[in-house]
Amino acid sequence: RQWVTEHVYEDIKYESYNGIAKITINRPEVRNAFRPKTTAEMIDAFTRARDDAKIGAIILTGEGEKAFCSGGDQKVRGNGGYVGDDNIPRLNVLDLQTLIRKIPKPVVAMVAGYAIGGGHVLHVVCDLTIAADNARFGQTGPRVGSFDGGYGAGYLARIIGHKKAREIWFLCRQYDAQEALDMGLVNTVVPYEQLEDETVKWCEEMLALSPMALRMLKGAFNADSDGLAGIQQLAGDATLLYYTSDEAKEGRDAFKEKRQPDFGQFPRFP
Ligand code: 2NE
Repeated sequence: RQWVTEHVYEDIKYESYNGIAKITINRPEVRNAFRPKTTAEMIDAFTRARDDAKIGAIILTGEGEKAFCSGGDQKVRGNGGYVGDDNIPRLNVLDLQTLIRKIPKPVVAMVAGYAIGGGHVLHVVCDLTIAADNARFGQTGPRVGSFDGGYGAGYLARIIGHKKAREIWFLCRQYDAQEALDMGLVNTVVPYEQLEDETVKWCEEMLALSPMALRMLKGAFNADSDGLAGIQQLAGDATLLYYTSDEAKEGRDAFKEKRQPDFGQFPRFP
């Protein structure tokens, strides 16, 4: 499989293959922990994948077999957030989480090794998770002086239930791939050697389906847990579809032609 480099970054890789984008956190020396630059680059790459009409599915992964992502880089954690060259403490991974939820294309976490802390939350917010048999999952917040009470806790509880989600956060244990599968935290587990093949296969199956149907379904699944922001996304999709209709175009054209619109020609569906 020949992945093509789409854009060159410092902390991540952004490649594509046959309609699939692959975004790889490339800091294996720190188990793919993210600093503000890593997160900013991921936001940029996800935005490019979102805007690219050729891309129908996005894979998020980590370089190497040891880790998907180990969360925020504790060595650059300052007073109020993670600090980069601009000296501003940031929690910009929260913006990345929201973006992954909003992007109207399926996002698949491809997890080998550790998905820990804020790295665990990143796979949680992806639409699907394909895990290698060496994957290990867990939260560490209460041990290292942090927590993610947003998607990291509330949405996790919606996926696996409150008892298990509270256990994960309150005890800070690690769970292997089979345990993650048993609790509905991942979609499937495969041998590490088959991880990318299996993930690409799932993406290719989705690429053969209606992009608009998948878009509407993602928006609908999210609307339940995203409140008014989720309804806004779904309503925006309705506006998008409405804009493609002759009825909406009549309103636009009438304005431009300085005449009264003739909406009587359009059906009122029951
Ligand atoms: C990930 C884990 C379990 C891996 O263990 P192991 O034994 O395989 O590797 P080791 O030796 O711990 O780590 C290898 C190197 O990576 C660095 C380590 O410090 C070490 O480098 P040296 O010290 O030898 O030079 N490394 C690993 N994780 C790092 C990290 N997150 N930041 C900086 N360097 C890291 C084990 O390493 C582990 O438990 N890591 C810490 C996981 C963690 O607590 N993450 C932060 C959670 S808080 C968070 O992510 C967050 C949030 O809660 C809310 C908002 C935003 C972020």
